[in-house]
Amino acid sequence: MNFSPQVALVRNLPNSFANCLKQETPSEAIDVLRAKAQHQQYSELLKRLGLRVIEVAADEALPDCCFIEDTAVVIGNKAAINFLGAAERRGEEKQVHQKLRELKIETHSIEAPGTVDGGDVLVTGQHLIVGLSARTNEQGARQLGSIFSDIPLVMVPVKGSLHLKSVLSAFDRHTLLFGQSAAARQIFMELDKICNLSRHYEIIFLPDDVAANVLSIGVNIVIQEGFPESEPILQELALKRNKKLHKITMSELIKADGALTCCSILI
Ligand code: CIR
Repeated sequence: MNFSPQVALVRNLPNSFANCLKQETPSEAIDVLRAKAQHQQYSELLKRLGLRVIEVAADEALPDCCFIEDTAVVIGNKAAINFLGAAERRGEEKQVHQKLRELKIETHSIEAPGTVDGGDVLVTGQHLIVGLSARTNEQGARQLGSIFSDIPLVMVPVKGSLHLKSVLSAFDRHTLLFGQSAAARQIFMELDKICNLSRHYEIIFLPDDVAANVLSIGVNIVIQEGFPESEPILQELALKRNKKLHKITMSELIKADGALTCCSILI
């Protein structure tokens, strides 16, 4: 992850968003208009935080296309263009690839049978942590490891959550946030075994998995509104680290298993 990004790629929601992939049918149907408004507020917040926001046009044939994070992993001036794990989502990467080329980013493609979703990739500054999930496989992770060979690759099984970052993220270079579900705890234990995680980072556990996915942009941390048990912990951490918290509501995107990081590629 780039902790001081200059540019954010975002992709607008199509009208077909209600047909996106979902782990479970939400108890209340997705309100596409509200989802669009929440996504718009997300883009506006990124602009206010000083990022140049580049919008990729929505594609009606790709209901999940707003979850742009999954399509590419960008570190510095290099990008991996992903071969997405869900067949329904393949093709989303094309427009993103084009935009990255225009930005003069060096691109490398993940090739089948390797699959990678960006939501399974956490770049901490010290490690390239790749979750092996229903979407990302070992071949994909190893290809990613050779594209970014200067960062130590750590692979970890992800069970019981869609993506690695559905339950964790980096607050800053030295601090990782984890949810407290069984899936999150299992990932923590595996990572701690593999790379001595708690020696490298301060680990903060939050009661809500969704709240453990934050956007870290320089001195700013963007968090999800509506998680009253997790929020005070994040507030205290922000105070300790001299960070400024910004709350945003993404309830309609959560219904589609989206988190905060999934709606942008930070460069
Ligand atoms: C999917 O199932 O692929 C989408 N509905 C959600 C993807 C969320 N992506 C992410 O958190 N990186």
